[in-house]
Amino acid sequence: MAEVVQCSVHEGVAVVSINHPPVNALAWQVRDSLLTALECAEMDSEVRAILIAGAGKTFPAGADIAEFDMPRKEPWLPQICTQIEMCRKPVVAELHGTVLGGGFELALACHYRIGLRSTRVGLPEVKLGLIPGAGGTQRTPRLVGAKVALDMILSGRMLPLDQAPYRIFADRLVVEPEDLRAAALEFCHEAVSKGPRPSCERREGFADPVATQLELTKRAADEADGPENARREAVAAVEAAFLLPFDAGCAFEEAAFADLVASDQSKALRHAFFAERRAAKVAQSVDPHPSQIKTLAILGGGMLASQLAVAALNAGLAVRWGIADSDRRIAAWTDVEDSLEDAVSAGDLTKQVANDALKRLICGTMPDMIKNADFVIRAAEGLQRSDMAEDVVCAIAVAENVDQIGLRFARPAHLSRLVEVIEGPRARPDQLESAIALVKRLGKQPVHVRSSGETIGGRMMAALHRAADALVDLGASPYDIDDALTKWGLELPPFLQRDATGLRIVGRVERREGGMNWSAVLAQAGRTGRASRQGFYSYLGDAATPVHDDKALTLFDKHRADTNGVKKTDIVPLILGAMVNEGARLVDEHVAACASDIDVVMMTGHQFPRWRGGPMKAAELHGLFRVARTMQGANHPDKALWVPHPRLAALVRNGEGIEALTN
Ligand code: T1G
Repeated sequence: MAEVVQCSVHEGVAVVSINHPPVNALAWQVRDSLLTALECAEMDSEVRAILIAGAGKTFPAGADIAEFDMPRKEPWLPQICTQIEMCRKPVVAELHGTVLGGGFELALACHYRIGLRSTRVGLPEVKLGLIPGAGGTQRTPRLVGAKVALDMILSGRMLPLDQAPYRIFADRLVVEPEDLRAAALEFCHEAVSKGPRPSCERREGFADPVATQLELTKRAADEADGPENARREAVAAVEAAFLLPFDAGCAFEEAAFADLVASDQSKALRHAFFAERRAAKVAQSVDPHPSQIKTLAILGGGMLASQLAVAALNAGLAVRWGIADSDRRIAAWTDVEDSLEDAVSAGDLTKQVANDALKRLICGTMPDMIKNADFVIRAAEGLQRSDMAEDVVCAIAVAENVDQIGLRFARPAHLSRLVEVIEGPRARPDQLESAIALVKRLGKQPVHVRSSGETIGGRMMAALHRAADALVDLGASPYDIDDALTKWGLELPPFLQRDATGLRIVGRVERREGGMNWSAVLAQAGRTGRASRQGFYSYLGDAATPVHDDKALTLFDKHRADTNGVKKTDIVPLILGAMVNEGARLVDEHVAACASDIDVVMMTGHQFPRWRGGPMKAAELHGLFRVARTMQGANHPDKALWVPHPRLAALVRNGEGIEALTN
């Protein structure tokens, strides 16, 4: 394997190049070799300046996230940053690509930075339930002040190095990639006369008085107050940058980082990071490769087709929209125009981007629109197969009989991230790969489902609702169930969700094994949901505020046998247990490839809190043995809910985590 850090000396400049594809993550072997290279360069009398660079597509994009689940191995990144900052010779960072997290902190520890104009920088640790752990919360405020530092750390966004206020992070920018190394070497020679410039001693960020900075951190603390611990810790660490000496601030940061990296929230978010990438993998040989898909033909004139057209235009594709009815074509064009205008009004798009997108849209007859398209999607029920070329994939509005490939978009299709890629019984492997590639090209999250129409999300949400109704059978109040799940982090708990959908519809489609279909019971009693101001809840005032309703509780008591009730503390484990059971069934039936795919579906398409990692990971973090014990205490006729599935029972028996639940 090539050296992960290569060092060569050019006219007195030691070029230390990190070569650890694909993103030069600062894994232990990189850190160890980097420290050795830096120590050697500092002692080498031939060397007057040091240049740190990244080979391939980017300067290091951060620490190696996978390492956080393993015992910590020295040298740790803060040590390397200190070695750089205290180096007696000037150290310059040569930036390109996506300089993120620990990579950005490594660059900040360097005395100078020269970058490609297209470079993006950022501190995305909060997305992993962490804070910058290598001096980022202390050096960044010193360079740009509290406001910008807090925005970077709390948003986790990637930011353009060539635009204010981020421009301050680079002492010089270079336009063309081929000029970067020469410019960096030249800059190094200039730096020899300037000497080292440790950022920990810099105070530009303190242009405003400390009191003003602290006022900003207090305001940020109020905004950061929520379920995610990392956000609170990040504000405290930035505050420390203004109140404590540099080393004490770094010690505060390191202690907070150590707590967060061991937290369930961070474990869940790190699980989400890898789970999404695992679900979205396509073979490099896939044809067409995502990068080759430039023109998409969409057939059908319905709402789904319209949302798909907007999603494709937003992803930068040209769209050839085939609609049979000529009147519908005109209306459809207006739908897209209105949708783009809404995005401009909401500040999601600039007017220019929206206009450019519209220029990439053509509407016409289906046969014409299929010509010259890289990919064709059938986005309407009922179109005859004779209209289509053989290898057309279908974007389906509802789970329907899929014999080749069906794309099930979480709704609305132009805004949601999730697309379940349904592999029907007659699908070819290349069609599946191409469909996943298309979904990635649309900037959405694909998850592979093997079925003739059902979806992972549909089955998991049905399990959640079946369990919720079964808990009411056992004596629990719907209000306690919704309350427990809301406190746990679910944005829209089951009974509020059903009131919003309408209980007549829900009552008709739900199936209950040996328990009550409570939606149907309420609908029959004239309580049909939020629209009628009465459902599981009553809805008061113009805002239709949901309130508990004793009349509904009386209805439940009328229809259920005496029960010994359900402990409130058992509600979440029992809901999770029923969902993990269904997840085990989905994997065992080969509908889902693995447990982490199920979590991706629930996080990206069904509003499960990302900092819980999805129902499967959440159950593991709660403790699968603990969940199984709680399940055994629930005696309900619907055995599929709480009798542990054999695959789940095996995980518990073997003391395994959900990563063992895979095909
Ligand atoms: N660690 C380990 N693997 C990583 C990784 C990382 N930081 N970043 C990417 N990968 C893997 C990824 O799993 C995938 O693997 C492959 O690289 C390509 O990724 C101490 C604590 C850089 C914008 O959060 O945002 O530093 O699936 O598909 O679309 O304070 O990767 O091929 O096997 O996403 O071109 C902070 C996370 C870490 C950056 C490139 N850094 N990465 O996007 O490729 S914590 C991050 C990204 C930290 C310090 C703290 C993106 C990207 P595989 P990809 P991409």
